[in-house]
Amino acid sequence: MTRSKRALITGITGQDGAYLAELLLEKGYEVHGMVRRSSSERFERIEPLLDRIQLHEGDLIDQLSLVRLLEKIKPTEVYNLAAQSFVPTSFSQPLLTGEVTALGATRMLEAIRVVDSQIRFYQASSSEMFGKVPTEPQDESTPFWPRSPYGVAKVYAHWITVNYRESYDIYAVSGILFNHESPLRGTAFVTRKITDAVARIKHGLLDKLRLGNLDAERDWGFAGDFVEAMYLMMQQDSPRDYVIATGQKHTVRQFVELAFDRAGLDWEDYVELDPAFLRPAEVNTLCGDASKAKQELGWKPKVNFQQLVNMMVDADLHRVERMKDGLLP
Ligand code: NAP
Ligand code: G4F
Repeated sequence: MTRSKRALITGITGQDGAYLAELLLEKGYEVHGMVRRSSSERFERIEPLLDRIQLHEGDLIDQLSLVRLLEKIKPTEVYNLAAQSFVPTSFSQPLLTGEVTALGATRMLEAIRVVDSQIRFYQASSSEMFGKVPTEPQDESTPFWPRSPYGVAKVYAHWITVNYRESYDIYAVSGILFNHESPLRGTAFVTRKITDAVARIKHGLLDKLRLGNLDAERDWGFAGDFVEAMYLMMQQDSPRDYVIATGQKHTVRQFVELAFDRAGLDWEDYVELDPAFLRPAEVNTLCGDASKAKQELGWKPKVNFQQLVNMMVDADLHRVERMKDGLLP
């Protein structure tokens, strides 16, 4: 008899959490999400799903809250997406980043080991672990050289996932995901910062967009495509780690050009360089090789770079227009 599928998603209020919850509901899962206590609710991204998912209070910093959640929900799969995920904040709050992003994964793995070691575990690893890259493109055999406290914390979480798989025979996998974006991306990250600004400028609500390193290169994909890879990694006969990427890299400047162009604006009239957005150590370039995922999982991205930029600009133009018309707060 097959067990009915019950997923617990940490970080369900984030960009990936929202897309993954929607995908797992479509696949027939009972979906549970862990949310941390806040003085105001931050459920905008999962608003359309609220009547089909169950939310529970918990925090990656609090070990017992995780144990209790697993005992209560009895999930068959745990997707650990929660993290302090913003690189600049990891420089100003390195200890918090280590507690949540690194040790948080260990706490969840410990909870699984204690409560039910049959629970499958997905860890949200990151291309930031590659950092100062020795070769291009990066794949599963490329050595890590993280360049931020966030990257270092993700390397720890990655290896503790491998270690629990090898030590305790837990089905624990790590998806090394390159940058993935969407209209649900947080507005501090560069892509959404740009598309949000383009929309505000177009509607006369903003004059200038201040950015840091325009020469940085990233392999940007669509979050909706990338959460499918997470799901696929959890359905295999044996647990393995995979790089998930589009294989195409672009500069921040290229993203800027295309985004302003989509709204009929010339970026050079609006963009200013601001050293405040430069980092103590930069990851200059990232570009992934997802051949293993293609061969073993049958995964490949559906949305290309131009389509991603268009999707994000169009969504922000629509949102800001509704905001201006008083239809949105
Ligand atoms: P995100 O939008 O920043 O979401 C992060 C989530 O973590 C939010 O739900 C946040 O809750 C939650 N969280 C933060 N601290 C927590 C804590 N102490 N306890 C419980 N929950 C906590 O991130 P994302 O873009 O969806 O990314 C999902 C995961 O993939 C993250 O681990 C990220 O580091 C990793 N990743 C992302 C990318 C990418 O390009 N997006 C690439 C590689 C890896 P609040 O809503 O309460 O803040
Ligand atoms: O959009 P970003 O802040 O993303 P970053 O640092 O690549 O990290 C994201 O992707 C990782 C995967 O590789 C995730 F693990 C992580 O959680 C996060 O989702 O910055 C992208 C690039 C950087 O090189 C940055 O220096 O854009 C450059 N940039 C230039 N001006 C800027 C800005 N970044 C931000 N956030 N703001 C700027 O004004």
